[in-house]
Amino acid sequence: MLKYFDPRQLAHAPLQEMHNGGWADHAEKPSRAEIVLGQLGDCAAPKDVGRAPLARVHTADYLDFLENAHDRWRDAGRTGDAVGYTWPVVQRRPLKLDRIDAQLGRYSYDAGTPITADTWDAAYWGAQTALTALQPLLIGEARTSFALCRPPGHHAGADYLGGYCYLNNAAIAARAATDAGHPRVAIIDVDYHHGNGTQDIFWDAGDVFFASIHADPATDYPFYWGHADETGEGAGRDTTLNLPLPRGTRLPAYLEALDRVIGAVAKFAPGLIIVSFGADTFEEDPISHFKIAEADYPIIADRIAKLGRPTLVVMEGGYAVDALGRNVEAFLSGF
Ligand code: OKP
Ligand code: ZN
Repeated sequence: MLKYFDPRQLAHAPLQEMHNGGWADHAEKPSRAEIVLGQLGDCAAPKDVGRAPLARVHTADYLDFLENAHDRWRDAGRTGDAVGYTWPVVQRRPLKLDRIDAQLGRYSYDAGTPITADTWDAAYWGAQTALTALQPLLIGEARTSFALCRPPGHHAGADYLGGYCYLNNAAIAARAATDAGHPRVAIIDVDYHHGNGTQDIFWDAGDVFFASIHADPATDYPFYWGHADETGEGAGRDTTLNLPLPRGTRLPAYLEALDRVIGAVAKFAPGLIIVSFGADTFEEDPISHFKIAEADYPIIADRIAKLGRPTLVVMEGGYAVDALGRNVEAFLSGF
């Protein structure tokens, strides 16, 4: 399996996140990538293909905001990480406000996703990592490829950050694949949390199928997305599939849902598959509540592999750091 990583992703190290009413150590640590690297061995470096493929998914004003937010935070006299504290109420009218605090609210939806001095660079090289990992699949030189992306991406929308995510690596790769001539691409999101950003980005797109198995948003983050009745609109009608599962879910129930996803994806007949892989379904994950074991990951991956399409695996979550390297290797071994 081809593997890609860029060490500039390690510089992003947010200190704290708002958790149950107080500030807690941030769960999305640089050591997550280091432990995976230690397990997988050498990964190839990405090329730099610039900002254009990012701008196919994210709005220009959001990219400008993300690139400059921390400088503007410092210009406002602040130290440490930039985090918003006020958000526009749903359906509040759009206002062009320049104040950094107003913009932090405008371009985010939670208080768990601080912007550090190194966030833009780390997220940028994460996106380049996904784009470079996609390339051999596009030219038929490989069947599977792994992008060790960090910070993760699937909660980031066209014009918002959240859920530890800033640039949507899987979505950027999916759009690059359709731009390269694939008429249909499927994203299978098997992170514990619903990939709300990816869903929003392709909500009304008919050429990218988004299927997700995740913790029921009635009980789990991100609450406002990922319910089973969300199926897409317009040209994207019925190209979104959400299968929420209860806390405590183990492999047998998980595989039932996965078989439904696989049936729907096979029917969509994509030329290429992108897997948003989070190892936070793991039984010992500190912030999640499924009961998937290390030995289950090859079984899950094998079913996806049996779809028989070129497949890009993009790293999303997974917070049991000590076990993360083994869990990623177990998943990849299923291909
Ligand atoms: C990112 B990914 C308060 C709870 C906020 C955010 C979870 C983001 C998960 N600390 N939790 O999907 O693994
Ligand atoms: Zn997650």
